[in-house]
Amino acid sequence: MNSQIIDTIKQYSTIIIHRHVRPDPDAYGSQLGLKYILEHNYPDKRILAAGTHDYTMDFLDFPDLVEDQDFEGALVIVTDTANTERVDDQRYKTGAKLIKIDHHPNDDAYGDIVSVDTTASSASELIYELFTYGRDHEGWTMTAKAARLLYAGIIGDTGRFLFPSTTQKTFAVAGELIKYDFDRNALHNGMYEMDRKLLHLQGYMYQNFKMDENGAAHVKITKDILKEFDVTATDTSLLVGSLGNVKGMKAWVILIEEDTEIRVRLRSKGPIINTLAKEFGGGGHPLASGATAYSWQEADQVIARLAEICAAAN
Ligand SMILES: [Mn+2]
Repeated sequence: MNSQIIDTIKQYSTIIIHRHVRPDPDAYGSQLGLKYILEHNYPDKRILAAGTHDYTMDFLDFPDLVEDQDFEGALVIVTDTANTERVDDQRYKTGAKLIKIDHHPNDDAYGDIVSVDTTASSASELIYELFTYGRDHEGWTMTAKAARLLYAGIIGDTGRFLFPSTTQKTFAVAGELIKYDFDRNALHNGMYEMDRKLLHLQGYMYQNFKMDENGAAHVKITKDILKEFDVTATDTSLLVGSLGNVKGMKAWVILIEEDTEIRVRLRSKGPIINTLAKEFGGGGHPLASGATAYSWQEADQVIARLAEICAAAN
């Protein structure tokens, strides 16, 4: 698969790399890590990173401005994105050829070449594997800038190596990446330092979550609460994991009210919850997924279904 991807890359002079909306470090890491690897090893090619910048990624990097005409005859690569609706910048369809590189379940196998490995900790780990193939067969070399991005993606998607998706290979890849010269401490601070108002909201979540006897929990964050804490719905993504620290917790849902919808963020320490996300038009990983509800009644149905799932798992 990696040989097919590299053969294809060699055929195109413009390559545009996309990732998913609501980006996280692995989205940026895999997208921009790949961009810098390709730029470095094919200086004659034009490599562009598409998608809208999100300020939560300011510490990490920035995408490029991509014009409509850039897509003409271009190779498009989408990383870390399970389904087409979540591709940031829907012009991804307008390129000449499409490659998907991802580690989420391959329910939507879009693209002319589909490289999906659900055993990988992150898309960034897959980009590193692509790199090792390029290194061994094409003489590719890595840069510190690319290594920093891939490392950030791995750290982000494994929760600093805590999640079960972390394998021996993940540690080995991280071990290779830290050989390059980048400021790990500054990167970690960028990833994990939080605004005090966000920490105040985290305090609110710890004070107000409800958990049943089977370890199913939820907390509702209404628009009024967001206003009170001066936090946006997007900001709350950084707090989703925090309830996992609660003893006895099996799975939890955080419901964040926006203007026309309620964002549903599901996390689990065991019971499979992406099936639940799918019931409500969403998706994601077995233990970390998301969906959208359009009323508090619908949100309450998610809470009830989560309780059922945790009861069945007990
Ligand atoms: Mn990912």
